[in-house]
Amino acid sequence: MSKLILTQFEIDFFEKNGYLVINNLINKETIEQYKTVYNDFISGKIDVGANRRDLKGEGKTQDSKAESITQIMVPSKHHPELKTSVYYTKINSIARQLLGNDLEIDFDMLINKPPFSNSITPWHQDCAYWIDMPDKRAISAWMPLDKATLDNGCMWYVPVSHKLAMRKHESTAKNGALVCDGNEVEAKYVELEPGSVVLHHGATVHYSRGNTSNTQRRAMIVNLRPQAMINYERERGFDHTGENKVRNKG
Ligand SMILES: O=C(O)CCC(=O)C(=O)O
Repeated sequence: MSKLILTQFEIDFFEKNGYLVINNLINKETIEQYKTVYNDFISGKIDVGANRRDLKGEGKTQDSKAESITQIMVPSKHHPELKTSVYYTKINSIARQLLGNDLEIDFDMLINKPPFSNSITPWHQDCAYWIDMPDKRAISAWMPLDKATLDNGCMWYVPVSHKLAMRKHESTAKNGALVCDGNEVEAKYVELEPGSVVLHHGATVHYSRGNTSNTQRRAMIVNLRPQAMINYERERGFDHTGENKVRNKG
């Protein structure tokens, strides 16, 4: 597997804007293999118990037809081969080039927006969901298995927001989602081919529209932070499974 070396332009772009696109990171054949595993999660063939949630609804659900935004937490716990797969290893190397050699994978998740589910992911900063940590370095990698477009819910980012004061978040009813101010005028959208990746800093304000198309919008997400901060979380009982943390988004 070839190691991807970032250019100085890419490193500077991420540092300045709080997000970065890397095109064609994972090849088509591997994407097809990921789709098979992903579909086994969505169909319930791989049972994840309480690690499956509808982010729009009221928690755990077994009925994929009723879900608006399906979230599977820590899929690599249920299918360990993912941990050593090419997406995870490449992302770990890229994250280290962006934020330091001590970055390790903290947790992973799958977020699927089914056809016509039309539920937005509200504006938020990931760090609003996490315990306060002395070292704030954190990266999330988001890779679609389907072409991500405006119509099916591609990601939107507010450039430079990771460098400003954290926005005030409020908890919406029922599902515990945290929401901050944000709008499309201040943001940039990122349409992606399957196998291309967008990375964002843990403090970057982001959101996605609902899926109004007739296809799924399957995304694989890997979150990384310094190993010392992963230890810090675990010592305090947080492992992002949703069972032992305040919020369930990740
Ligand atoms: O997949 C989505 O629509 C939202 C993902 C997200 O908010 C995240 O990865 O932090």
